[in-house]
Amino acid sequence: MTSYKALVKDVINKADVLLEVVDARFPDETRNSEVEKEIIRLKKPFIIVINKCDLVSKEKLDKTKSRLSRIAPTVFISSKDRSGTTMLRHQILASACIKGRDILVGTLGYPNVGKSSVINGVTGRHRASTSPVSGHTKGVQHVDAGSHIMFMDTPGVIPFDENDEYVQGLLGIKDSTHLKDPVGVALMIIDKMLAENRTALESFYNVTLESPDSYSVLEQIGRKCNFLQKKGEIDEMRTATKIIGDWQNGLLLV
Ligand SMILES: Nc1nc2c(ncn2[C@@H]2O[C@H](COP(=O)(O)OP(=O)(O)O)[C@@H](O)[C@H]2O)c(=O)[nH]1
Ligand SMILES: [Mg+2]
Repeated sequence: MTSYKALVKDVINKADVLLEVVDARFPDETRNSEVEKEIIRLKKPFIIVINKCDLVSKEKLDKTKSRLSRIAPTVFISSKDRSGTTMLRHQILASACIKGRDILVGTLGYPNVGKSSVINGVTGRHRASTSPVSGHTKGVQHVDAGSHIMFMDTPGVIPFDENDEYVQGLLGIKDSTHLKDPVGVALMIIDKMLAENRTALESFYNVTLESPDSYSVLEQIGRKCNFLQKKGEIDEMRTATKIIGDWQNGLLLV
């Protein structure tokens, strides 16, 4: 198996312009400094593509945009709602500045951020295969988007620290059945929701939160869902599994 570093370098080398696809819910965590450094070293233009915009509030998007657009042109996309794709097509043409031949666009990013979905959004057809199961795209795939734009779709080649199960849970790279500590991941989701969109958390589970402590919140949600064990204690595993599922299925907005 070629190492991910070799694959990333090769794509950066060949591309006229790079897309760094990030998840709108974690714009900072899903940027990769090593990839950005290599792009800058080779003096290639790049565009930060913030995907899954349908999962965050307008306020959060505005803040993200003002921060990231200082680093590179930034485009917001919701592949799900098919918004932002025309803008991205224009930005690719503007950044690449190439006439008379196809523009080769390298698409990089962590697993599951929506690289293949973004490509399909721009081509307007289901050309790059997508999947909720990460690692679905194998090898580099070329996808012709018309008007002289040729995408290179890559598998989720940037691995996280193997130990970072929590990030893998948050990004939907692993579902709750593959996580060693679902309760820990659920508590992280709760913490993120409490910090960024407490109201959405309350209204989704139809609870009025009494405590700022994430474990108490998990208990409250478990009680509301009636996930109880024999002695009347909260079934924390079942509650955590539900919260992770709701988060990974895009039902909780931040
Ligand atoms: N809510 C939402 N989900 C998305 C969006 N884009 C992709 N997804 C979902 O994220 C998962 C991973 O998408 P995929 O394109 O295969 O990601 P890749 O691994 O980076 O190529 C799939 O379940 C998609 O349906 C989006 O804009 N909004
Ligand atoms: Mg893919």
